[in-house]
Amino acid sequence: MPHQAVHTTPTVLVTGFEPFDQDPLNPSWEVARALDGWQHAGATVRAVQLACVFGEAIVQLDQALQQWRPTLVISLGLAGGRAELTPERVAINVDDARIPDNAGRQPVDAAVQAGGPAAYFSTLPIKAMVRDMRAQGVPASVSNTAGTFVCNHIFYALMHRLAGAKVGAGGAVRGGFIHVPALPALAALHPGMPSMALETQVRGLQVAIQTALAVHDDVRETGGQLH
Ligand code: PCA
Repeated sequence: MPHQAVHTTPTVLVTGFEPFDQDPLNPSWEVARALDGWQHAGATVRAVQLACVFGEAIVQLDQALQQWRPTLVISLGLAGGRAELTPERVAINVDDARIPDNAGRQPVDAAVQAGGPAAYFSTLPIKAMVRDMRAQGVPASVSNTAGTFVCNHIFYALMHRLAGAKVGAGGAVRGGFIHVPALPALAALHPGMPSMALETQVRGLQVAIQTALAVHDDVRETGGQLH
């Protein structure tokens, strides 16, 4: 038999973005890299950084999916202005950039995936994740929009790939997107911007990963939404 690389333990792929819009850091990458190597319930987290560039980020995501063959994928991005960790409910098939990306691209009303469905729902248990993060003292809410910039772009591309079962076995791989708040050091550059300490964000993500690994059918309850 030909030799094959065998990952002995399941992998949770966590992606974060490089800084954008002239910021010196991106909390989503700081959180992802703090989680790299963290193990829970026999699964190991691998962190991968994505460029904040339309198209290129998808190429990098594809490479990471190929390399790690994860059983669970959580992409992270910064939502400056939000004060909580916000699992996103839905990715839409729209690129509509308010500002240029890091390569100067600024698509307007373009499809992420030509001919793709209008939207995909996250396959993460978003409400159970919010419930559990709150129970552990981490502010969290479900968000109903990931925007139309590079975060929604990668979220849509991820869900399109997972739905097409191009990854893993027969659509068994679950995934989604969580927006994170600014870090205090970043908020200090943007007076008035809410922030959350790195330690709290990392703890929240650990809880979210734990819940995602344990809960396959989301809870149905009210009160989880972002106000
Ligand atoms: N946040 C941006 C793109 C990269 C990031 O971290 C967004 O919300 O689209």
